[in-house]
Amino acid sequence: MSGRSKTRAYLGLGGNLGDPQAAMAAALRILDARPDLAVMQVSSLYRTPPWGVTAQPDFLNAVAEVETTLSPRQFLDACLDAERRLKRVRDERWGPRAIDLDILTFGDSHIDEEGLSVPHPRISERAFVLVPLLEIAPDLTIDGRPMADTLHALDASGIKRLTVGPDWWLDD
Ligand code: A4P
Ligand code: MG
Repeated sequence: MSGRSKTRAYLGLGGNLGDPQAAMAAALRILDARPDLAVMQVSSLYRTPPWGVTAQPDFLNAVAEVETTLSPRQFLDACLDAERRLKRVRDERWGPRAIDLDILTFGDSHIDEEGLSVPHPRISERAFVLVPLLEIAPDLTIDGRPMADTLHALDASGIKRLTVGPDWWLDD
């Protein structure tokens, strides 16, 4: 990576249709193959009860730490492009999906633009984000608030870590 300085960002991955593990793994490999982005750490995979629209299948969720020389908008475009390549069909808000990539944080940036809100506005309500995020970044704070404290206020009882190692997203 060269040019613009590197930023550490956290990416949330989820899906509950088809083979979400394969789609999430493919998304991480697509992103990691870029010269301007490197996947540094990936959490375990978690099976999580649906949040929002609850009458839908359980999700698989994970979080990845990346380093990138992209701007936040370019990173979003890279994520949307990866989703498109994995043929995601957009329909119901909070409804079933094969793959969903959410930029959770981007350095210390605060962005509130059309189509891009960072930190992701609903992190603090979502144990399915915070459990994998804290696995790889246990001391993470957002705006001075330890995310471990935020998670303590949430119900994480339905979230189950699957028995796959951190390399679940890599090719054999
Ligand atoms: N967008 C704005 N900010 C961001 C950001 N920080 N990262 C825009 C990514 N995208 C961002 O996204 C719509 C648009 O949001 C994008 O085109 C981008 O311009 P979307 O993913 O189609 O919208 P959505 O997913 O329907 O809505 P939302 O609020 O993003 O939902 P989430 O947060 O993606 O939640 N339950 C469990 N257990 N696990 C899940 O993973 N996911 C959802 C969807 C609901 N329930 C879930 C899970
Ligand atoms: Mg989303």
